[in-house]
Amino acid sequence: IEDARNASFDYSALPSPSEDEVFHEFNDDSPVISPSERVKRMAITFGLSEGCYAAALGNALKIFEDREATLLHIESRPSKTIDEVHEFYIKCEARIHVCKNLVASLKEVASHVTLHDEKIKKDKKEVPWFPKKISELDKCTHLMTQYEPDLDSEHPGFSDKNYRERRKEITEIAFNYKHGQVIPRVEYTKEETKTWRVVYRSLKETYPTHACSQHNRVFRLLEERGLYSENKIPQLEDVSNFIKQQTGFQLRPVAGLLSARDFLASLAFRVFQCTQYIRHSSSPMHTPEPDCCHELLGHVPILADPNFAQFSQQIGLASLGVSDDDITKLATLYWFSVEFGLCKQDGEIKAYGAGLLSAYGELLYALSDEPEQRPFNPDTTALQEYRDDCYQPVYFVAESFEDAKHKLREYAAKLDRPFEVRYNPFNQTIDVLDNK
Ligand code: HBI
Ligand code: NLE
Ligand code: FE
Repeated sequence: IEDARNASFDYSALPSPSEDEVFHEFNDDSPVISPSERVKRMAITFGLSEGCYAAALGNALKIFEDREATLLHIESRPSKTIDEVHEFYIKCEARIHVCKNLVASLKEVASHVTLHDEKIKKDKKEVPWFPKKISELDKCTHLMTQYEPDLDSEHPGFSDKNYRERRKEITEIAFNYKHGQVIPRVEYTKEETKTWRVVYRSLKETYPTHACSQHNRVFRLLEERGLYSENKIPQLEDVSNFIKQQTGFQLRPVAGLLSARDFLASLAFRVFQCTQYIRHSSSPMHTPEPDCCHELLGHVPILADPNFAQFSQQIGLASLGVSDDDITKLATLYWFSVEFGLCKQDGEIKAYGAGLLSAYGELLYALSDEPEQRPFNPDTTALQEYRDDCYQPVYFVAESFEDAKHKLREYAAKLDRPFEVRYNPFNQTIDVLDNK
């Protein structure tokens, strides 16, 4: 019985509005369906004495049957509050003009009757699906279409048929990829390597003065290890193995811009989704969408820093199962930190955002006197509007990664979520703690 009392359904948690409230909407006259045909969905709890509830239940169900109500759901359990009473929870649909009478009749056979407002129940947010184990990232592959070279006439590759064909060839790898596989290598063409060289040279020259120390340290290391040079586009598999050794982050190939929810979810598992194709040769200094220059030169070096890796994973964990509205805010935070963040370092301001560290023009611009710079503060930064097709109008400056991490943790704790999540690194799963 104790088990039954703790049964899964928890209708007692629902607010019970007055009958007037529940029946209120019956008064409006819909011109489409005649009032006698309109149907109301109701959720009702009623109690019956345990002694003879088989017979009483028969009578109660007859009330529904006589009024031609359709039962959608029925559950029972011993009452939590009244001894020797069994409670029934029924969802049904009935024509509007019989609803009041149905409830009145139930009251004659039941020890108590409670109406639950279905609308209130519907307002109770359903938790969106999210991956609980790392292999489920195979399901987090929803692409956004805004910068497809096939679809966007503004795209630098729009009128270049060869470029579009080549993109298709490379993104095929991402479409077929499953977690745990080795990332297939791409044999880059001479022209692609030339684009890489142009981007690489101009940025490498600028990093010593403009990039944060963490980025500079790892960039040097990548060159020393022979993984990075201007003559060859690094392979995702090799680079993934490198950062795995540093912070446990790994790369997986992605075909383009992912939905923010999917993209952030992968960060929770320390997985970074990387594009493998390269930008069009006509715009080496800036592209609105991610490409391998952006991933390899912007993101990768800093993902090898332990504090930054933790910061990234925290945004990911914070995103699991939250509302669309909160996803938008977290995506905005990601945008103004991981993509376009600045930070203080030895009395100077440096860039750590990947969107800056992969775009020569904007990197110079962000650290010039021109744009506005404001302190990174999740509550306000999360509300800042932004565009992804031009330079940012404002950049946010973190005191340090350590500080940004603290602030983000406080922000995440305030998110509206009926559970907590914890990452289990031993089996790469998310533990969901229903203890809130
Ligand atoms: N998808 N492949 C890819 N790379 C990104 O950097 C990326 C994305 N999708 C969404 C996204 N970034 C932004 O919305 C972040 O703010 C989450
Ligand atoms: N604007 C960046 C670049 O040109 O490298 C890419 C930004 C991707 C979000
Ligand atoms: Fe990025």
